[in-house]
This record gives sequence, structure tokens and C-alpha cells, in this order.
Amino acid sequence: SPRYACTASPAPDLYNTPKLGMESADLIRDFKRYYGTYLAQDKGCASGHYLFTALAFTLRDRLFNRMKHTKHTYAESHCKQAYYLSMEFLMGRAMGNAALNLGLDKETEKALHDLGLNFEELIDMEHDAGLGNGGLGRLAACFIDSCATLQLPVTGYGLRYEYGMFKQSIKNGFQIEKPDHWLRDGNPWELERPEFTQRVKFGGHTEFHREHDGEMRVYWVDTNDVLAVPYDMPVPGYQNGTVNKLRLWKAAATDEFNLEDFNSGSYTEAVAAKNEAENISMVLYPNDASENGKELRLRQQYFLASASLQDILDYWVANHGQNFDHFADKNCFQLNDTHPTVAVAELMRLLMDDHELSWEQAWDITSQTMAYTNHTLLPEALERWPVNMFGRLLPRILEIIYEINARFLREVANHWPGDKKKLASLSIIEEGPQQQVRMAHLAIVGSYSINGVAALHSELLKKGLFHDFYQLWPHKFNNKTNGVTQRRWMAWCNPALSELVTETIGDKWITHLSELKKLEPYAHDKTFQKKWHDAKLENKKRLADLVKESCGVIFDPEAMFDIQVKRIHEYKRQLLNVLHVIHLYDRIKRGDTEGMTPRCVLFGGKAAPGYVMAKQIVKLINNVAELVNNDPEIGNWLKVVFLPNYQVSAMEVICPAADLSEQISTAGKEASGTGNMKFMMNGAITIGTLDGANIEIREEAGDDNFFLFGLTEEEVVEARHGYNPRFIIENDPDLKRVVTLLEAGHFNQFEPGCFDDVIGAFTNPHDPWMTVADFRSYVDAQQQAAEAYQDKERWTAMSIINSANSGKFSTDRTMEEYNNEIWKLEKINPSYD
Ligand code: B1N
Repeated sequence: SPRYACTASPAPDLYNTPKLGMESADLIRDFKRYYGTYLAQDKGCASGHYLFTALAFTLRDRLFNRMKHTKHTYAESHCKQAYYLSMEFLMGRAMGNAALNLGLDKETEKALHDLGLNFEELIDMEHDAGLGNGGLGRLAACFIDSCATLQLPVTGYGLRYEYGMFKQSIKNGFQIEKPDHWLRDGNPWELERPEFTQRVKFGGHTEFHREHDGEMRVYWVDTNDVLAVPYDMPVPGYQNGTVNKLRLWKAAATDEFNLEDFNSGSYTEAVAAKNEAENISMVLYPNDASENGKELRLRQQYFLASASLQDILDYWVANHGQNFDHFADKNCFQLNDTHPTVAVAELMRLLMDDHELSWEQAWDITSQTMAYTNHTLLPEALERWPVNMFGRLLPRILEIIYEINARFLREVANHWPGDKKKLASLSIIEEGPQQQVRMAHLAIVGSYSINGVAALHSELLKKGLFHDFYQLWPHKFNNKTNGVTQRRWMAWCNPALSELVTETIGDKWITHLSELKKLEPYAHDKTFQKKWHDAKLENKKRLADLVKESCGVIFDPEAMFDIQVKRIHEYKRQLLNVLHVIHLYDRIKRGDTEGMTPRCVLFGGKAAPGYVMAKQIVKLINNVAELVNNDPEIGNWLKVVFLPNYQVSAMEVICPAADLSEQISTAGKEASGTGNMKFMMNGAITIGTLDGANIEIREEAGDDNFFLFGLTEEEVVEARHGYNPRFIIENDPDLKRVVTLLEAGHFNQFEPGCFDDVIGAFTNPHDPWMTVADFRSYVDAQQQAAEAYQDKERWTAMSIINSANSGKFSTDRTMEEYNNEIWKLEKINPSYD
């Protein structure tokens, strides 16, 4: 593997220390010790892998010391703590962030330089920790970053997947998936903590026994247990001494699991059976915003919930014994969507069966500590588990859910006397040919707070999906508009812009993003504009290099960079973007280039492996790109690429380089979006619908600094009746030509019928995404954007104004709101020096 091959740089001289400041000298001392002694490398061949690892260990020492200290400070203060339970933490790379947050980025660069090494090259060695699908997983990563920076005592709990999000490559225009064995070369950022191993039960049955004291007790027996081994990853705050913890569970087989078979003479079969247990944390399910109902997924969810809660209860018992009187004042659990929601029933079980609390005591604690965040309205993402499967896998948990439901339905009956329909529609158990457990209902019944992730989304939850629950418990519902951390998404990934911003308004924006507002007075300042434009140009060159390397296509940095990167999904409407690209192609071919701006259109994103339509859209983008890029008549007017394997580290190069940010989902479908915020922060201008957080982005940027198009959510609902895409196509000559090209097979000349399904989808009167309905206003908005781009001063002013008004979209603000309105934690300063 090239990872272990000799690098261009020679091995560092281990015996000669350059004269440097204290910090750098310490870094060099530790780096050399890890490289030369711990990793036993010597002079001659330097391999990137060992250099990377030595530097990671050097930084990791500093992180773990602070992490220990932070933990002790929390323990001594007896503060309330919050736990963020999530099936996904899309962390990306850790090294650059660690150096920045430790305040060692400059020193590290200098120290390595003095050793003849290049920091950036080492940073590029790191595998992304791709333990998430997209927005939901990356949000969790930004949240814990902000909590550490705000010095909030918050711990993340997740799964240590052996295989993260698959690696995507493109062959013949089609997406190919390859496994992402991100741990193969070791993960220097984690620390195994076998002493905190937990045991998680599956299967078996329950038995009820009356004890000597006359109390009934429940025993869940004959189970197949799996061990949960924790691995801790440090989560550093920004230069404040706080390092919080992300605890990820790995599944391991118990020994007795194997023993039964062993004794019956099948030793090898017994050892092989380990797989069944260890499979639980093997792979991340790669479906964004859709559920597949597989039993292994439910196993994963229960494994996360049970291991995490047992860990937290052990910590409680170690400090308070079996007295749970103040447990609810000192703990709270934020559920990242319904994925960890089985925690509601698991906490009941642990408190009753293991800690001998009554139902009432356990329910008071559970319903005062659980809080649920909803991330989507799409019906295909709502989790439901067949009661049969649930009962087989988690019999005790199902009993508890039945009891929660029985008590809840009594409350419903009191609220709506005699209303059978309400009982059926609100019940946690869905009746029908196949009974199902509705996880969202369990989450709502069990939680004291329920929030959406952008203003519109939270309103739609109350109006639609959870309307009846809102009638019952209006006080539980609230909004928490998403954000992103400006440490990674500006300070780290956009050094050119960051330096300019800091030299202009100081560096407070790194922890107080609203400070960016102070840039607004410079929006029309010629000198400042020039510097802003130069920074953008530098970033565009960096992206052009990446595009050239991975797609073999030349992007002209002077052209408009028009970018849509996100999961491939019909509701996100990459298809609408392609139709516009085809429209531009058609205009150029007809010589109608008046008012046109040279554009480089970049697509990126993964399609879920089983999502056939999404994969065909990927193929269409690639076929259109192939034709456009190789047509001399098109020349520099238009370039189109599909950048393979879009991931966190790619976004770090992409978002600083964007001019135009595509946020074009069907209104009402994108709960929030967070890519939109990264682009805005880095000075891109949004072309978008009134959907999710776009609405708030436009409010902050001002109507003049946003290219709005498309139906509103209410208009979408309205326009569904009598929707006739064929009629619209016939009456719009531009669209008509686009569709004619597609139907003539112009983009699939040697692949007949290849796009029939795609064409069928957007021309169907039942197309839920209403692509054709928004085509005209989209094309018009694109034309406005093209014209605005030609006026360099105007565009640069718009760019500055967008960035200046992005303060709201920091997760620092989001976390302050979660804390003030849901968690109510006090900030703890570990004052580490
Ligand atoms: O969560 C993001 C939002 O910004 C996006 O708008 C939203 O689409 C995204 C099941 C999901 N919603 N639901 C999921 C992911 C994985 C899975 O297995 C659902 N992802 C979102 C952050 O709030």
C-alpha cells in the first residue's frame, strides 16, 4: 500500500533538534520519541503512515490529559450532564481540528517544517471517520464540537462501526460501492476502555417471580448476551482546556456464548459464532432518510441504547448508591431522531428490573430525562418495527412498551372521550395485518421535549405529522434551528478567508460568529472587496486542482462555481439541476449565449446502494457531463463534473470555493439542510426554494442576496391536485427542448432506454417532487444569478453580506438554545493550563 511506502521527504533527523520556542520544542521531542522509539522507525525510509501516526500521538497526549482533567472537574462539581445518543457521528478527520483547538496549529506546522516535513501532507494521510450518512451524522459532530467550546458537560454516545459510509467510485457513469475499512491502519485518536465493558441482552424470555419481601420481580432469562466495549475519542473545545468525550461501542462475543457449542463438540462452529455478536457494530447502514426495517438495525439500536444507559447508571450508582431521587435533576438524554428511542423502554427496564424502582418512580425519571429531535417528515424514514420481530429479539422491552402504551391510551381516552380513531392514530402500536411499533410515538410519549431542526420544519411537525400529539402536549414542542461549527467550516477549512476576516475584525468570530456582522460595512469597500475576491480565487484554484485530479476536467477559476453536494435523493432534486444544465447546453448549441456566464457545475454525493432511481440520476449527471465536457462548441461556457466519493474532507475543499450554492429541494421536504449554512458562511450565494433553513438563511442575508424560486410548501400541497407536467412541458419551449433531447436519447446514444425511468418519473402527474412545476422559475433565477455574477463588484458585495450575516448558523447558537431551553446545564471551566 502506498501508505507505507517511502515518502518524498527524507526521514526526520532524530538526533538533531532545531532551536525553537518551548511549544515547538516539546512537540518535536514527543514527535521524535513516537516516531523513533514507539514506532521504531529509523533514518532512511520515511513512510507517511508512521509520520502521521507519530504526529497524531503527539497531539493525542495533549488531548487525553485535558480529557482526564475535564472528567474530574465534572465529577467534583456534581454538575448535571447531558448525553447525546446518536447512531451516527460523522467526524471526518481529527488532526487539523485537534491542532487548531489545542492552539497548536501554527506551532505544529513550524515544528514539522523545521524537520523537513509538510503538515498538509500528513493531514491528507488521515482516513475520514465516516460514521454517518450525511446531515444528521455531521450535525452530531458539530454539536459535540460546540458543546466542548461552550464548556457544556455533554458526552456523545454512538457505535464504533468497523466499516463506515461506503467509498464511492464511478465506472462507466455508474456508482460503484466499496467497503470503507477506515480502521485498517489503526485509529490513533481512540482509547479502548475494557474496564467499562457492558453486557447487552438479546432474545430469551421473561419470568415473573414473587420475592421474599412479597414484591414481584421480572427476570429476562435465557438470553444471548453481547459485550459492548467502549472506545473513547477526545472532543476538544476551542482553546479552552475542555476536552469532552465521544464514547463509541464495539460489539464483542462473550465467552460463554461459545461454550455451549464447544461442549457439544463443535469447537470451530462455536468460535465462528462469535461473528453473530460482533456483526452488530460491523457496518453503518447507508440509507439517508429512509429505513429498511432489517433486524440487524434494531439490534444495533438496542445495543447503543442499552450499553450507554448502563454506563451512565453505573456512574450514578458509583456516586450515589441505589438512591435515584435526584437522577432526573442531574441527567438528560437527547435522542438524535428515533434511532436510539428504544432507550425510553430500556431506561424503564434498568430502573425497575435492575435497580428495583417502581413503575411510577421509573416513569417520572424517564419522562423527565428524555428529549427527542425529529429530523424528517418523509414517511419512508419513520421507523416502525414489526411487533413479532421486536418480541423475539427484545421480549422484556416489548412488554414495557405495551405497558407504556396502555397507560398512555388511558390519557388519550380522557382527553378525547369516546374517540376510537384518536386511540388508533396515536397508539404506539399500529394495528393492521402486521402490528408495528411506532418509534416516533414512543419517543414523543417518553420525552419532555420534542423539537424540529428549522422553523418551517418545526411548524410542519405541529401542523401535520404530530398534530394530535401537539393538541395533547403543546408545551413539549419547540424548534432548534440547526447550525454548523465555524471552527471546522471556516477557521480550519478556509485559511485564506479566515486570515482576511481576522485581520479586519479580530478573531472573536471563531467563538462568537455574530461578530461577522462587523464585515458588513466593508461590503462595498473596493480594497476589501479585492482581498475577498482574491481569497475566493485562491480557494477556487484549490478546488480546480482537486477536480482535475479526480475527474480529469479543467475548471477555470474565473468561471462561476455552481455547486450541489449532498446525498442523492429525489426530494433534493439533483434532477432539476441537471435539467438546467441541459438547458444551458441547448442554448450554447443554438448559439444563444447572450447574458450567459461561463459556469463550472459540480455535483457530489452518494446514492443509497438500494435506491435505484437515485443511482440512475448519478448516471444521468455523468452522461451529460461526458457529452458537455467533450464538445468543442461548448468550450469554456460550461463544464460539468460528478466528483466521486463526496465526504467531509472533500467538503472542506469544496465549500470555500463555491460561488453559487444549490439548495433546491421541493418545499416542505428538506427538514433543515446544513450544507447550505457552510456555503453561506464561506461567501457563496444561495439559489434555493423556501424550504428548511433556507428560509432563515434568506431572512438573515436579505432578499437581495439570495436567488429565490419555486413553489412554497403550501403551494406544493395545492398544486398537487391537477398537476400536469406534460402540459407544462408543451407550453415551455425551453423545457420542451430539454425533454426532447432526453427522449431522443441524446445523452445515452449507445445505452438505449437508459433514462426511461428518470423521464417517466418527472413527467408523471403523481411526481411527488414536482420537478417540472419549478423548472421555469428555477431557470429564471439561474439567469439572474448569471447576470449578477458578471458584475464582479455586486457579486462580491453579495458574497460578503452573506458571510457577514451567517452568525445565526453556528452550532454555538444552536447548543446555547438546547441548553437554555431543554438541558439546563451549567457551564464548567476545567481551567487546564
Ligand atoms: O438531518 C439533517 C437535516 O439538515 C436534513 O434536512 C435531514 O434530511 C437530515 C434515517 C436520516 N433526516 N433524517 C435523516 C438519516 C439516517 C437514517 O438512517 C434518517 N437525516 C436527516 C440534520 O438535522
